[in-house]
Amino acid sequence: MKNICKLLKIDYPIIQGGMANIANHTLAAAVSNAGGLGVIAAGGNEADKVREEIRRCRSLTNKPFGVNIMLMSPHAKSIAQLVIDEKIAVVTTGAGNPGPFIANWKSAEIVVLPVVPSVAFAIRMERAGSDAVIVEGTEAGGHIGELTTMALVPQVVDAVSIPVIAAGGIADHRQVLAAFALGAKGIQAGTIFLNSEECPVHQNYKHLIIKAKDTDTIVTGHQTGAPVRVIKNKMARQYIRLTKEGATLEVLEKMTLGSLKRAVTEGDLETGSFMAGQVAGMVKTNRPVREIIESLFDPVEKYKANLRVL
Ligand code: TUI
Repeated sequence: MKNICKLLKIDYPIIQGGMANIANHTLAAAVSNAGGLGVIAAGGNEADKVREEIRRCRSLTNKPFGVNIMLMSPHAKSIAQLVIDEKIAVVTTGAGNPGPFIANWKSAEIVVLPVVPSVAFAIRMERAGSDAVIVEGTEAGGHIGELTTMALVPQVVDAVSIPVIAAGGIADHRQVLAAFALGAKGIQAGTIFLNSEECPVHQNYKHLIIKAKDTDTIVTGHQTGAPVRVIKNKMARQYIRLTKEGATLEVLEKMTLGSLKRAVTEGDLETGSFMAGQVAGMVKTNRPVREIIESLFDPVEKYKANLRVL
């Protein structure tokens, strides 16, 4: 089985999560320059905007980087073609089934890494020709599945022969080691990059993450079929109250429309959706991307010795 670092031509086996509205060229280039795989999130953007982000990223790094395609976006199809035209090295996908695009991406020699929330979907993605799968637990921020990283990663490892990359709930070297102990060959992380100096989110967003404790995230949107983990705030509490009162999907969708953008660009504490994973409570400082990545892997050798007492 091919090593993830060789497959992706990177130094550390870490992929930056494709955080919609957040992961732009600055963050992606910083992660790639630090030896991980930076990823530009297409989110709900049109192809022209994503093309501009790709070109800007190329002006900041000579290292490989990826593009994340959020499959619920109405622009997913045009972005699926854009990554071929732009000769992107790696595509990650989320929030849907990339099956119809995989053969074309493989013909263009793109490394294909779908996010999967279950064993059945991981098997489908292996059969469709994916190079590896990103197994994301419900600890993650944003749109999530139901199973935890701890329960799901080893079950997928046993079910597929392609490499597994663990995501959801990874913020320090102990969780990196745990992911590898479960059989993962690499990790994906998002929340820990929110407080990197290179991350473009509003200061209020960064401040909320620093202040967050373990129980400060909540899942909204079960009713709409797209559950989303966010930091608890007025918006999230109101949303939960409305769903309990039996609000219609239309009312709920209207409420969330543009709420992530309001959080990211305006830092709107009242009506913004501040997506973050359960590890938000572990993020205590604002640091450069390079420091964040090095701190995940450098102490791993030391901690490996601890495992021998088991
Ligand atoms: O996609 C994510 N995280 C996201 S996307 C996003 S933008 C958004 N905002 C509001 C509502 C919905 C999306 C914010 N965060 N993570 C990867 C992920 N993929 N999590 C879960 C899945 C997933 C779920 C079901 C992947 C495939 C799937 O099933 C496909 C099928 O056809 O069965």
